[in-house]
Amino acid sequence: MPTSDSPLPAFPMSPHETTRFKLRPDQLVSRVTPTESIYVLAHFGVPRIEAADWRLEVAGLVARPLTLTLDAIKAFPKVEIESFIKCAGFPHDDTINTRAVSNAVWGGARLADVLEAAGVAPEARYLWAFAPDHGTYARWSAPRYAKDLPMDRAWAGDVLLAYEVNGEPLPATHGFPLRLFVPGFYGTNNVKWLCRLEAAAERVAHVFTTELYNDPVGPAGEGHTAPVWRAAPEALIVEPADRGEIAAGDIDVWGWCWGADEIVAVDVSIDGGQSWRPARVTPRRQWEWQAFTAECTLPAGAHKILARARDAAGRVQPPRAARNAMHEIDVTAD
Ligand SMILES: Nc1nc2c(c(=O)[nH]1)N[C@H]1C(S)=C(S)[C@@H](COP(=O)(O)O)O[C@H]1N2
Ligand SMILES: [Mo]
Repeated sequence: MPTSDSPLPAFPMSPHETTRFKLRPDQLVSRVTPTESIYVLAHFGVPRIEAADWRLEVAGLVARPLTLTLDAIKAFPKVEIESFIKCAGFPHDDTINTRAVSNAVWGGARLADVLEAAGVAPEARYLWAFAPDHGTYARWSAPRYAKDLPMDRAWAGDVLLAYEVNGEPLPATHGFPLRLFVPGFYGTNNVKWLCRLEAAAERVAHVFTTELYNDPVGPAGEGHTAPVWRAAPEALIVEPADRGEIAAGDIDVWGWCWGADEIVAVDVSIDGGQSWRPARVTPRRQWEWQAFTAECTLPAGAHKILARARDAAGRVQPPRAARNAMHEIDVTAD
């Protein structure tokens, strides 16, 4: 499998270690997550980049290789898209749901406009994306961050070269000066501190493309895997809070739901999954998470509350052992 050997510029990293931050589900009360509350995941740490020292290179199977300054990218028409972003969880373990998720307004140039300007060749099937962060994550080390995405997704008008979030320049932790934003794809694909795009006929070999972040699919034992690209359907309970004590009686169980395909139904259970009732679900306009609400009556005692989402393609959340395993909370009513 091919790799890109082109060097990337070096930037100082601070911190230079795996960096994570996330709110608890019951803290995610606003539809648009304030920028300082957006979850952070940086495998190797955070590169500190000055815009003046930075360029985006567009290379590979293109008629016109480009080197773009931030101002050159800002000269393309600006698009804003409200979208969820959900961390897939652990690169090597598809049985854990880490529930790191946010919803924000991402602003930037259309990736398709830049691909058009570069004249991407028809034989290009993947778009490689590279960033200069490097170092160690768990038991893996790499000299850079890399992802790839299928060219047909890259050409859609809703994939962004984002330089803003919630109307402000990206903070360093979220990818300043530029990140790829692929709505509907898991967080890992949204390459922060983007420095180089390369159009190619094959996937790029990297610990985070072809080694990790590939999940088993299809019949067990046949060894098929699929890249962690499209986000599976999911619902997150905001209220009531896990391990909370609440008054017995009528309550609204509510939260957020999202997926690569629109969520068409959410069911809520207050008896640990024995019985389910349908929640009301708001429709999706762009890629933002959708709200669900179910009116429930809680008798006094201990309750296990669950929510399960179903998307427009008919996929339903599994109860456990999945990147999108159902959210389950325990409350005591008195
Ligand atoms: N260059 C680079 N981009 C990256 C990462 C990274 O470690 N390096 N982490 C990815 C992962 S796993 C996730 S979930 C999202 C998190 O984006 P956020 O920190 O802005 O929420 O960024 C993705 N982009
Ligand atoms: Mo992630």
